Amino acid sequence: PMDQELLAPPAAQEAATRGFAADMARALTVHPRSISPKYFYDARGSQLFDAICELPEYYPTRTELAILRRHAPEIAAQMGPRAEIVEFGAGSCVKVGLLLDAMEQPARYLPIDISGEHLAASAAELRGRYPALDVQPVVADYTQRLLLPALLPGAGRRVGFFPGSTIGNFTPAEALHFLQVAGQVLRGGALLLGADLVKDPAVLHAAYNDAQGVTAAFNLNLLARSNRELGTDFALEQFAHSAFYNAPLQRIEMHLVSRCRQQVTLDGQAHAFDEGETLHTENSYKFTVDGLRALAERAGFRAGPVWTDPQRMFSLHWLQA
Ligand code: AVI
Repeated sequence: PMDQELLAPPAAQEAATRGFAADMARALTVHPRSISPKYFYDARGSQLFDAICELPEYYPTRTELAILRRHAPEIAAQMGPRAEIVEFGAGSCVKVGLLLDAMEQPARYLPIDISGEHLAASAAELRGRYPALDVQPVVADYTQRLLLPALLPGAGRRVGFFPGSTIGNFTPAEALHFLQVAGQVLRGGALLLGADLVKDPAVLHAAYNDAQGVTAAFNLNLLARSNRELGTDFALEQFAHSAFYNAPLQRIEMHLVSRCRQQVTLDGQAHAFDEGETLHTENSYKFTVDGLRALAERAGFRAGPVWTDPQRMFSLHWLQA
């Protein structure tokens, strides 16, 4: 996982493109077709995701921010003095900023992200805002295994931060595995985990079918990215965005639905799509508070306080490692 750091940027880029090519080839070959949602996040996809977070229908970001704002003092009290924050994924600096502002002498901030570029940008922003803070970016794929620097001498707890309900984009097996790996690197500390909650399906549906079509553009960008990077010939206007709540599985599913019979070529190989056939691009699992706590305990955590908003839309969990 640390290889990317050692490779020159063009070589790292090539390796990433090869991984995308292999996964797209597999996605086009298997039935039903599906691909990992991690491929949404090229530069354009990350921009579109930032736009999603501002949409009136997309409640998770603003609700989690409100919970963080309201309960930052209690959360900081759980952390204790001189804690260090390990953030899984270098998100926007706003959320971690709320924590840092409430903490008593934060010792260090370790953002972990697979994209060195994204990391460098958010590290620079945080160093600007907190000149006294030790910021140490780690380029790694935190869904694999993880090596972190040793705790600083005199530091307090190591606290993991995984906001945004990104855990919901993992399969249940991946979520359990992630929590086990996180538990190992946080042993003796804790994990602060954001999880979106099960709710009225109409509210969920609207959040992934916004009126402005930003989520549709985000979904379709996967095909545009594939055309740009892999030379496929997806006809974007021949695929429709589809997102719906699968209640028995407690998840939003996103698909790209073929509007007609057509074929797509990758590396000289043609792949046929029937009308209505889909490429499954994302799951976004929703949790109950008790379900999430049970999952965390299965991974070896001790579930602690939970903070939610008054409408119980979103939850923030303190999980002792
Ligand atoms: C990043 N992740 C938690 C988002 C979600 O809600 O599952 C990604 C997203 N997909 C469509 N809209 C937002």
